[in-house]
Amino acid sequence: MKKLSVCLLALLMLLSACGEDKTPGKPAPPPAEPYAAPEIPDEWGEDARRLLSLPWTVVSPDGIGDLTFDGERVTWEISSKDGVKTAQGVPSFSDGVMTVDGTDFTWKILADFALLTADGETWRLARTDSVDEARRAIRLVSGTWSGDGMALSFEKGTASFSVGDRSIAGSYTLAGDGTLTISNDGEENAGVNLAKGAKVKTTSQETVDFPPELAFDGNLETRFSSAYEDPVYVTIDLGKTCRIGGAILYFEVACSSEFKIEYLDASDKWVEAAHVKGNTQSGVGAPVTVPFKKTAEARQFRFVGLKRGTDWGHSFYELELYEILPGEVVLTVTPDGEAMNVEYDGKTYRLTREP
Ligand SMILES: [Ca+2]
Repeated sequence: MKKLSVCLLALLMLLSACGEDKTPGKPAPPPAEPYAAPEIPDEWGEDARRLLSLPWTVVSPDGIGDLTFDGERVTWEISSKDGVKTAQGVPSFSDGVMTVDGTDFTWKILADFALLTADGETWRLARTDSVDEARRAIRLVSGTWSGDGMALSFEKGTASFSVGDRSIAGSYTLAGDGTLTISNDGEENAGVNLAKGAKVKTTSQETVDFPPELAFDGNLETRFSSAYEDPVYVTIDLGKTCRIGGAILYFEVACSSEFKIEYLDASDKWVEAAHVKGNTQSGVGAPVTVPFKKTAEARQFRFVGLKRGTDWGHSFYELELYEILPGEVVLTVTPDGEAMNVEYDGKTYRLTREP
């Protein structure tokens, strides 16, 4: 173990030396500032612009190299313990993948650095004019950090975060000003509306123009509206048993001030999953998020409109059901020596990296 640490240290020292002084045989370093970005054909799209408008230097601890573009051809050269690999040619772009000389590259750009994956290996790249800043930024988004009751960890391009009873895991982005955004969008069933297209029926409808199906069509311009009465029931059949942890309602001005979401349990009894009172929120820009008391496992759910918020009926553009409600956490991260300061919800937490 000690031997390994010594080897790693030696490798790191060698790498930092290489940052300033290129080894012979490597391609010439990209020109010093100001860097004139080559023209990128429009048909390659925004993807190409993000990746190819800068020369990049590899700052992974396990290799050194460059990714450059001369206006026509991309050159990728990497030296690692497995030898030297090169790819050179006119790139093609498709679905977020750049293909050069038969090698497929996928990438993710975070602040002043990028993660580039090729042949199953992921390399960390920095803008050549900000290698030091990128090294610091990369250090922040790797490994496991904790302190002051907060935990933050990064693995294989995803992040997980928890503090108190708030937690989230998923993809992340890091902006140049230190804004770290973690979103659960990519997690299985997170942010997937399982009620879209469900079979629905209602006990009350304003006119034939506002059937309940219009609140389950995934379109925020079409809506359901009940007659001007309480209570109103809208029953939702998902077609199969699903795990549901919460709902999101997009009310029209004619919102519900009090409503419940219930589910039909195995003994055919309606059980309360959530009960909201005193709601005044309406409009597609102000959805009402309703976390359930606990995750319900059922095929049939229903909305129960108990009190109308206006003289009109209960009306909503969409009623969405989720196993995991879509979520996002926004933090500001700054390095502080070997530690990291994280601003969240008006407080600052000091985190240290776990060995
Ligand atoms: Ca709709």
